[in-house]
Amino acid sequence: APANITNRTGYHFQSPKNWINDPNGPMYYNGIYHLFYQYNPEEPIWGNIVWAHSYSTDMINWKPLQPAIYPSAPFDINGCWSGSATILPGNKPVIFYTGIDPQNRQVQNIAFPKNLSDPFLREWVKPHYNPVINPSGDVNASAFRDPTTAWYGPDGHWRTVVGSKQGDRGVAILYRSRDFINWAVSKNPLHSVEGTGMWECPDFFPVSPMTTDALDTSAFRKGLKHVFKVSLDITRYEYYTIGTYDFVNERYIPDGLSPDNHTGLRFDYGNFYASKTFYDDGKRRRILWGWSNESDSVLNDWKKGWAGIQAIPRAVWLAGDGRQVVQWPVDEVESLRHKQVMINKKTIKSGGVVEVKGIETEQADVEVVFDVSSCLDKVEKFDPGWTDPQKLCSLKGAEDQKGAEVGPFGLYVLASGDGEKRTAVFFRIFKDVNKHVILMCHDPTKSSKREGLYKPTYGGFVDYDINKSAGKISLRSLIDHSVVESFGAMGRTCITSRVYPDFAPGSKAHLFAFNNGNAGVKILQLKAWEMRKALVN
Ligand code: DQQ
Repeated sequence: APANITNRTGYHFQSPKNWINDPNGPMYYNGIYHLFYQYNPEEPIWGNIVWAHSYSTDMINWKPLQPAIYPSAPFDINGCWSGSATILPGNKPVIFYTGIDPQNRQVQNIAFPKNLSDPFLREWVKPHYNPVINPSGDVNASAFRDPTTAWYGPDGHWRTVVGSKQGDRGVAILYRSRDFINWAVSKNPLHSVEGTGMWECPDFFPVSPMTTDALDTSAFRKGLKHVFKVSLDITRYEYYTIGTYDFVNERYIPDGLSPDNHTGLRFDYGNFYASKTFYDDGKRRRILWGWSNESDSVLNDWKKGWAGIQAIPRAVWLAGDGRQVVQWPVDEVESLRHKQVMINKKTIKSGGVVEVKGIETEQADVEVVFDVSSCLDKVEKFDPGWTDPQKLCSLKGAEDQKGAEVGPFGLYVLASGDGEKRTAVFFRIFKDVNKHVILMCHDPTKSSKREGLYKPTYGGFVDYDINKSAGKISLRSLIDHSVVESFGAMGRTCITSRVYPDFAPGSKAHLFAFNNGNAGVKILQLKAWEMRKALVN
């Protein structure tokens, strides 16, 4: 098939072939990063799930190892589902994962490296006393999975939460253990929210309101905040809140700055699911990994022979205002930056485009700062009924000029030379009673003419005071054949999309800055780099 039919990524984590989903048990151990992931060794569709395993020294270039965990005992004979890694005292890693037993019940198991002196931790041993946690009492055995990295309390107990549901109520069931083997259920869940359905892949970690320095998952002291995230099976999106961990009452209490349900904050407003963080002791940062599924047709997944990638790992920390987290691709991805071009102080007039020339852009990294200071006084009015940014992005689109004053402006990525085919990454600015409202969107509706593609428009609001920054707002997009990951306002709002451009054979991807609003918008500076291929498995 011509290269543009496979759209295989060049520097995103993926498997040589077949299906991948959730990132599992990411960890940094003795100078090496480990990434495990849900993998079907046989087909490019979900099934036969094992934990595939790769290692890296920079989280960008990866070498594959043999699967670490695969069905072998009654407690996981029907599948080895998602889980996490914890580093125990004495520098001993342990994996916590969900096994599917002969009755198709979900149970929680542990596994240890067979040989701690193997730098790659290739073989893992599952003790015979597994499962260590059973779905007991009124726990729904088919909704009981994805144990988190455990944290150690000042009372000498380890704790973990397992995602579940009780009726329609999403629940994070809390367990406690002194020895990591015998686990007792806590009287109350760590957290639960009515009407949110099954909580997959919960994640719970401390953040500091004082610094951007990351904290180990077990960090515990006065004044810290915690982030609690779940992947909602009913919407297939993830939501998080920032709150307080009330250790005495064994509860997480969200701050209430944003709704604690399927309308709340998201790490990513696009195709990004089953994410998991870990503390990187090497560079003292917290890293977020998320899975980005294909939105190609299943038939085409079979033709390509592969499905699923992991997004570029992101450093994550609490924003200075404490209202949200901020994410930024790990610095190591910049080692792939190669040829660079730059555009300075160029105004894009209404309806205009500026092409970024001189580099190949199907594998690129672009950073741009727009300046809209000259038109902030004439923006269109915000309707307070517009509560759903994704809907607003579809409603308004990248083309809409009716009433559009400041924006839509942004980038056309993976575009054909005539700009007809493109994925639009853009902002649009509105005026609410006493503040500006910034909308950020991905519009892939014109990304490809191929049939059977799922091309949802994605959107999020950007909680960013554009007046404080004198009318400037930044945008970064990582472009890689069939994926676009965008970071608005230095990582305050992130959107990931999968797109499948179908250029004519031999023609290349183009990159443009565009402006479809009435007001002229200035590119203060745009830098774009061609990206080298990473060594990925
Ligand atoms: N994927 C795993 C489950 C998890 C789901 C199975 C989330 O453990 O709940 O492959 O994508």
